[in-house]
Amino acid sequence: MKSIVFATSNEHKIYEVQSKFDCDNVDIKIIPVTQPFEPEENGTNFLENAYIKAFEAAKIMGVPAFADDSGLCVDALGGLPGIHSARYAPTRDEKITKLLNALKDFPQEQERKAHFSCAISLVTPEGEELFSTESQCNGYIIKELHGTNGFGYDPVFYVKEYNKTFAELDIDKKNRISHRALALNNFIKFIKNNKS
Ligand code: ITT
Repeated sequence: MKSIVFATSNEHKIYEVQSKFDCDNVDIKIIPVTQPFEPEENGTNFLENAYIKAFEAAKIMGVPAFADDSGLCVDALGGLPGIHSARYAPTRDEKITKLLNALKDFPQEQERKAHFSCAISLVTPEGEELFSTESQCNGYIIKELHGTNGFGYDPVFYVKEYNKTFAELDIDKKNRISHRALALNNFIKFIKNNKS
């Protein structure tokens, strides 16, 4: 089985991406970065940050690496937390509390529209970007937490397709419609067309 370096410290992302590869018959095992890995994510958008992480990991590992930079963009908050989603507050619970407080003056469903974005970048140790893509998944932010699956903002991100939050979906369902799944569909096409 082939392998590919995934530039992330987020175990939930590793689980979702490996599940997606397995489910789509992509015969590739994900390898984490094997050394301390804290790239400075100082890009101005998801694609730039994905490139920064992937390049850093590729330099450390000496082979091409891919990264996922993702986040939640809420219309009523001008797109925040956006690229700051991971740093919006210290813990998962504090992030969600801060988000719900920020939306307290926006009670109606149509005022609480949001989307998740996911950018994927595959970069060589020399810094050449071999592939990049970005995808979104639309939903809205509900007022209470529902579900225990997934991670991050999943318990308050509600999707119409299933009338459920991401945290109420099992991995197979999230991996059909999520921002990460849609970006991975593009990445998987690239991998299948460039088998060597
Ligand atoms: P790496 O940079 O090491 O990959 P990270 O968690 O810091 O891990 P990001 O910088 O891309 O990743 O930040 C993404 C944040 O956006 C993540 O920590 C969550 O808070 C949120 N997020 C992204 N995708 C999500 C998803 O599918 N469900 C819930 N929250 C998500």
